[in-house]
Amino acid sequence: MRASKQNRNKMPDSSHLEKGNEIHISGAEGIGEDADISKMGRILIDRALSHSRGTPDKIIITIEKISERPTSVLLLPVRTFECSSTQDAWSFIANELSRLGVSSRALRSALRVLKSNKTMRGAALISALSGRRMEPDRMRGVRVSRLGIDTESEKKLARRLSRLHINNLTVKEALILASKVASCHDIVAEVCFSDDPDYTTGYLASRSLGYLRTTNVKHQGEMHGGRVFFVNEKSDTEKIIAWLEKKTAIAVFGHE
Ligand code: WAQ
Ligand code: MG
Repeated sequence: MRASKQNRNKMPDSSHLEKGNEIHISGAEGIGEDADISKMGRILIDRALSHSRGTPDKIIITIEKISERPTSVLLLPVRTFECSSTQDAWSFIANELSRLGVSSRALRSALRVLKSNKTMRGAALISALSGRRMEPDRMRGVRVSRLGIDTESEKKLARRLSRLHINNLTVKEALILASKVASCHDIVAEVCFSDDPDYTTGYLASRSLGYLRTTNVKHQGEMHGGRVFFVNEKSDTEKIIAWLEKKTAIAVFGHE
């Protein structure tokens, strides 16, 4: 599902493009059984209509049959790092990223995306070394899709998250998405700031760090947010995008 509204304050550089005039409100994706299609559709419409970013004037729902066998991806372990200010949060994130080999150019490029009020619908692909944007459509970004969790793992996850008092849809969906993203070997790390004005916890994720929630990445009421995936310099961007957008992934717990 994706929901958007037209920008009434036209931007001079993009007013001739209807697409450039759209403000992203919300989006969501999932995998379900045939019998649940109507129910899932209703839930998505309700979500689109009751979002803290505003009321959409367009909601698009795409439903596709999945025929391929899903690939299992490991759920990342969850931790929370408490930060006392937005400056604190960014220096923590930047420090962890540089230890993973993300250059300061790439960090600057990421911050531009995460702090932009022109929120993208998808994620930016940023070269971890040069900081160059790699995705073909820089306004839309890359939308991670076709992802879910198996029933047993979902129950176990609910128990784990309940113990941490974070058993909610926002965390669950973000964790599943981050687990699919981290399973891609050419992606070094991900950073996410929610674009919801009332959600100030973001996260940093990678195979080695796990899913590292970071509090106070932005102030209450701020509308910016986004996602960035740092990719290896010489990776095949088309292949990465095909995995993220088109391949079916089901998150599972590994042997522990
Ligand atoms: N694929 C790629 N990018 C996406 C997707 C997707 N499926 N969904 C959202 N984005 C991008 C898009 O640019 C949004 O503006 C941005 O991410 C933020 O999306 O554990 O709510 O749905 O407590 O607002 C983090 C949870 C919440 C932290 C993330 O993101 C925690 C969240 P939102
Ligand atoms: Mg949002």
